[in-house]
Amino acid sequence: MVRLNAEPSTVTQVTTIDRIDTRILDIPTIRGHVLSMATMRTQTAVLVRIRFSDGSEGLGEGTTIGGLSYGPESPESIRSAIDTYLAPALVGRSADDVNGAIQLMDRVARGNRIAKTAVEIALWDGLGKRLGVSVAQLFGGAVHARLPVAWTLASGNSETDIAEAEEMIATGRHRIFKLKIGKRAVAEDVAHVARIKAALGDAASIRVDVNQSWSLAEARRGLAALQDAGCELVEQPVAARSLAAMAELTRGHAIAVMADEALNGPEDALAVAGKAAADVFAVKIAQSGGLKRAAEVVAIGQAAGLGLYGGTMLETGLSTAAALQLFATVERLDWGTELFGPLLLTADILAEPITYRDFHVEVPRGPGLGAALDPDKIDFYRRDRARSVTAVAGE
Ligand code: MUC
Ligand code: MG
Repeated sequence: MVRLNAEPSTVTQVTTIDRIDTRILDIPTIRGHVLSMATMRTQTAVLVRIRFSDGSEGLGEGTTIGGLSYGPESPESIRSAIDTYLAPALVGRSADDVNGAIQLMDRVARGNRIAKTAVEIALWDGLGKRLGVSVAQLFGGAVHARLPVAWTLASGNSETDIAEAEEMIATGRHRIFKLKIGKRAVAEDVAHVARIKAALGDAASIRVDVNQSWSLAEARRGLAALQDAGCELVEQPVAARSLAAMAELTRGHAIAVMADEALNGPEDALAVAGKAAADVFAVKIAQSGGLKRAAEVVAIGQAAGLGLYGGTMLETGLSTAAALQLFATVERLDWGTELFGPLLLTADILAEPITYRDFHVEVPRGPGLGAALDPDKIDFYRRDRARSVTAVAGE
């Protein structure tokens, strides 16, 4: 006989969050990465390690770009938000209740999306490892084993960029290139893009990221000229808050307009989609506020019929693996991904680096994120041991 509502005969032990540790790593980049707001010579990662009561562990990472010049969080504020507010609220709670943790983090801290992302990733990693499944499986299962991956040309010099791109194409690493512009006059930037497109021809897809640098008037001129130069997409040409300007540019030009800094979570995604202020969403797990919120941004983009692109905050292999776990579950990423963060760094902190092959990045296999750290590298690059500068703002 089947008894409904039977009392359980054994008491199940709830696994809890025992301890949350953070560490800052400073890892030099392979060359200066010149963005409109900063030149990066080092990337700084905030690593999170969560220890659970059953002995399992989860790892997460949060990064920003250029100290405080890209967004409202810095590596130091990410670490401090976790150590001072998020960790004390979460310790002692159920390890498996990731949604409960996400909701609690939203109650104890406003904003601080990157800090929440780093913790949330560690919770998903721990849950996946305990269940013996990948994080992609926790999000319903991967529908891709690999994804197209772009590279950013940002040496600050056209000839260097062309040589770099030619080598990437020849070695089968990348054939989609994002050029960082917005630091120089519009005409100079357009000439730089046109030179690179002319040199690479149809072998490459050329896109640009202005990182909010243009006024609407500059963007009107810039988009028309970039389109003539054979550029396919313009990312965040004007200020993130200028949705009316973004909408005008989206309406007025055939070249695709992509929202990046304008997308800080699902509410922003709804606003951008509602105002038709982009053709494409650059979905970033860190900017969205975690994997779950990023999945919500994806859902809004899909429902609005927009194109999707897997963006990066230039994370190391660890959170690149987290992003891959999520993006592997997305039906269509029409514009591919730019999950090349580990390749911009002089050292890979994973015991087994992510595979880049045949113009694609492969989704790591194995439980959780499918990624383990190399302890020697962690020790070598930790800030309390090494000395470095995150970026030189405005350089
Ligand atoms: C951004 O704004 O998209 C992503 C790739 C890259 O080179 O910089 C970032 C930030
Ligand atoms: Mg961008």
